[in-house]
Amino acid sequence: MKTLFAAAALALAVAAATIAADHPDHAAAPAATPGVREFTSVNIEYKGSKVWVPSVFIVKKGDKVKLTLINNAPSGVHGFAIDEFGIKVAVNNDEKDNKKVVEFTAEQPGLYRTYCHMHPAHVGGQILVVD
Ligand SMILES: [Cu+2]
Repeated sequence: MKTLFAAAALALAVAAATIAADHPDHAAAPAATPGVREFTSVNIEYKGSKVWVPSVFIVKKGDKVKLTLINNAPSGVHGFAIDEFGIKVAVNNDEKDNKKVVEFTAEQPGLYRTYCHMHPAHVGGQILVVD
């Protein structure tokens, strides 16, 4: 039993190291700073449906939110908007220009819609600000 447990633990450690090596973003993820929440969301497209992934963000009231938006959808420029926080950006999908960073302070608790203001048929998202 001990041997089985040790083997399982070793397999998990190897898998974690492999994942970190294959995904440098994960390995380099900064430690969470109190009051600052950083997310990266990527616009992808499948059979014509575009969605920012992840599309749900949970933060605490008063947090400073830094969202890095990367557009990998082949269909072109896409938007990201949150009306209540005054966010409205267009993100190109050019190989050398497919990233935008937005920052805001989540001042009021609530559930807010995120969406592409350029193509309303997108699958939308939400940001939940908890007290
Ligand atoms: Cu769009």
